[in-house]
Amino acid sequence: MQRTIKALVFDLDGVIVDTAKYHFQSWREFAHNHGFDIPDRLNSRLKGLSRMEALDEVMQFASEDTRKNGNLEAFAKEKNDIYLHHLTDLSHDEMLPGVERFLKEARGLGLKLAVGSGSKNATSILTRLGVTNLFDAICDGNDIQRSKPDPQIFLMACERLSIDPKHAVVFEDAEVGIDASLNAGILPVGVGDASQLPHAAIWIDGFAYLHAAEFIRTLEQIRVN
Ligand code: B16
Ligand code: MG
Repeated sequence: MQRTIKALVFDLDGVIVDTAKYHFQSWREFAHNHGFDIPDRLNSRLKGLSRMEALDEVMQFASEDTRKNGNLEAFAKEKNDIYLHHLTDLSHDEMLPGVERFLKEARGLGLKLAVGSGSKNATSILTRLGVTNLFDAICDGNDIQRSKPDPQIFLMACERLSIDPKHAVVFEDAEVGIDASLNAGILPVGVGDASQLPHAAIWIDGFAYLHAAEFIRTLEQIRVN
């Protein structure tokens, strides 16, 4: 049976804008402030996690003393302050290549568009990029109790769009986000390397060479299980 696609839901960090690198840099600077380092391999593992979950992963590399005596809320705030500092000069230029054109093409086709991001900074980032108006709904880390891979954020996006999840597609750069999409019953498109996102239904390198009408036709051919 062929599917009909009526809505696209986009993750933010690493899909719309190149902020994933700033998250990792900020965690590393936070670690250095407390006398430890984090390995490069942690980068992909932190993607899509909530701030507190990511802190938990980072703290595995801290000294026992820091782990026992640190204040987790204060640590999370410290990392976020570093992250916000990295975002000071964030501009429209840091949107991933082709994504804005792709969004406009999709709107032109009559598709509904939403953001489903675990970040509590998502709304302010979108405002600064000047692209808030392209979306019919924005769901972020402030709206949810359970982070990806729980489906809550993507189900909420579909609800706000009044679209059945079976008519939606999620674009994600994190494996937990791909799993959240599957858990919501939504077709997941992996943005990035297939080996890092093995559960996605299909993969794209980015939006630079992707045209909405053609890609939607491709997605509609993917068999409904
Ligand atoms: P914040 P996404 C996620 O955003 C990031 O991938 C993840 O690395 C980050 O820990 C999380 O947001 C929380 O971000 O500290 O800004 O609330 O990829 O779901 O758009
Ligand atoms: Mg992401």
